[in-house]
Amino acid sequence: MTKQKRVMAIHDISCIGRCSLTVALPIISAAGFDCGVLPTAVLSTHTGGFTGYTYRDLTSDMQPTMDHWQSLGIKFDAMYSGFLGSIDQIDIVIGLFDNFKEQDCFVLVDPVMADNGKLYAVYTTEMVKGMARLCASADIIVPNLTEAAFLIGEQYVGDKYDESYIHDLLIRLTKLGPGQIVLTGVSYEPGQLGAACYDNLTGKFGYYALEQIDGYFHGTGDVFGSALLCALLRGANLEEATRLAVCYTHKCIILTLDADTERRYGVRFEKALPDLINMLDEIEQ
Ligand code: PXL
Repeated sequence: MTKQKRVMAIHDISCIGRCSLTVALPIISAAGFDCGVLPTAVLSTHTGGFTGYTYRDLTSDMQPTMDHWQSLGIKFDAMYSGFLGSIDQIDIVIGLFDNFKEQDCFVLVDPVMADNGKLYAVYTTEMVKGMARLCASADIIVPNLTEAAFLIGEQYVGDKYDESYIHDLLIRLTKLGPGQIVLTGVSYEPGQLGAACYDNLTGKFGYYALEQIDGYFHGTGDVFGSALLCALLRGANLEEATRLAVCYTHKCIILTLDADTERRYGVRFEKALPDLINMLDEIEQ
């Protein structure tokens, strides 16, 4: 009997506007994994493009939930965190990683907090320090260029950088603790956009980009992180997983453009799931 791998996805539930758990859960499940969830908050919509959203904080449920899992002896093959609402939540998630991390389990942290040079409305500089601590507990982190700059306390460079700046940034991010970094929103040539990666163990850098599609597409960080996680769980190396995540995210954006839907409702990741599954099936075990 083949064992089904189990993932723990720790994100909020934004009821409208596909992102966080409403993206991670279906993608990870469609890829064939048993996806458990630890919801951090319930919002009527996400915070990027809607006003007047409700916010139900679930911090006080998190520790008792984890204690129950521990009493049941539940184990995970991967743990994946995204948007977190407070320092307390960050500390609880660090505790979760400490308690549930075993030899064959990897921790993927998406330090969701900023984009385009700016922190998201609900994030403070205290939270930035907390995210850096959370990254120290991770095996792999997936920041965008803005988050990377905040994590290492540097000025955001916008699009004024070259490959050697990115390589230096990737190495500096490993100093926070994680051995593998995937930096999103990177471009080495005009008209192209993708991601760069670095594995501190092998010293190998990677980069994969596709044709850049102008505009901001909400939730693509969560689509990317979820696809990356699935590829790694299927046994892809970091470069292969980065390439697959870029391809899937790009496909989701193309389908969204075709449908001409309002951007704040997120991308049409559902329609591209068969492509994701085909790409995952091509990974050599
Ligand atoms: O996709 C990142 C994200 C997740 N959850 C909430 C958000 C955002 C980004 O804005 O607002 C609630």
